[in-house]
Amino acid sequence: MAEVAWFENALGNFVPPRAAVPSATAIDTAHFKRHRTIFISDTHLGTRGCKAEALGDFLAHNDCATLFLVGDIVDGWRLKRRWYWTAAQTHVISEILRKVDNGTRVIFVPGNHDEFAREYAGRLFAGVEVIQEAIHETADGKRLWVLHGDRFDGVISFAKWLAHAGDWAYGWALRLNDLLFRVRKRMGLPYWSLSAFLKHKVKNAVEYISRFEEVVAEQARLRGVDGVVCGHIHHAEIREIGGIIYHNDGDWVESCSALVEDAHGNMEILRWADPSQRRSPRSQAPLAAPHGRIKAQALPA
Ligand SMILES: [Mn+2]
Repeated sequence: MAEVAWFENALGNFVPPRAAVPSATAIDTAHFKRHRTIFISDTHLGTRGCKAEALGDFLAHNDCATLFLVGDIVDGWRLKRRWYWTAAQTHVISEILRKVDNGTRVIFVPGNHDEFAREYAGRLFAGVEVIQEAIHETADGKRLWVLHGDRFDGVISFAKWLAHAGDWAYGWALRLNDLLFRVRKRMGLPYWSLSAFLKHKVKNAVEYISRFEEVVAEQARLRGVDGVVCGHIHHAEIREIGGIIYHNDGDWVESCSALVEDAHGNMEILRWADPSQRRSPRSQAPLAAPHGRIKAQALPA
């Protein structure tokens, strides 16, 4: 796989959507919401953990000009071992394709669980653009670096001394991490995820999350962007770190969260209630959980 510089993949100017085609699917318009951009990641389609019913419901009730799929959308590792696919997961795919048909620009930035798709960067599949990493420009002109975030796994364990060693050391650590990934792949070993490893080995997950956030923000700062959007650690967040706006869109395994941008460039984390949990009378309430920032608890599988 050829190394592609992040800026070569940078998106051009924002492309307005084509005129929307009326949807064939009946949608509860009272709860329908339009955003400028939606970011989702870590849906892990193909696994039992995927909250496909909630995700399909979210996609049916939220529209956007641009949809970013920020990696670990289809879980290629699990599918290799055992096929797990449901009608709800098929519904997720058809909702994404319906958005493509209605003029939404859909951009897929692969993650480590769907790294097979990285080989196809620059190509178009069923109207979905595959891209290694992207730059998204918000309505208020901020440049956001969009990537899954797994490439920082190997860096985080060194992060403490790297913080003292300086910028060049981060670059070398990243290259080492990429090399380790290629060597393991050649040997037929699965991608080694520090995050998954730490989930089992380290009690202090909070420290791991904050290290990840700091490393990603530092890399964003070195690239001269205003902010970053990533996934991977299954921990939704919006916060400023050293002048960089760090966004994480969470996951659809536990927290059912998405990151959305409105017409003015305001970013917000939405948490979507699982429709299967809405059977009680209390669930007559709005389909969406209250909007606002959330704290997801889970680390990635
Ligand atoms: Mn991941």
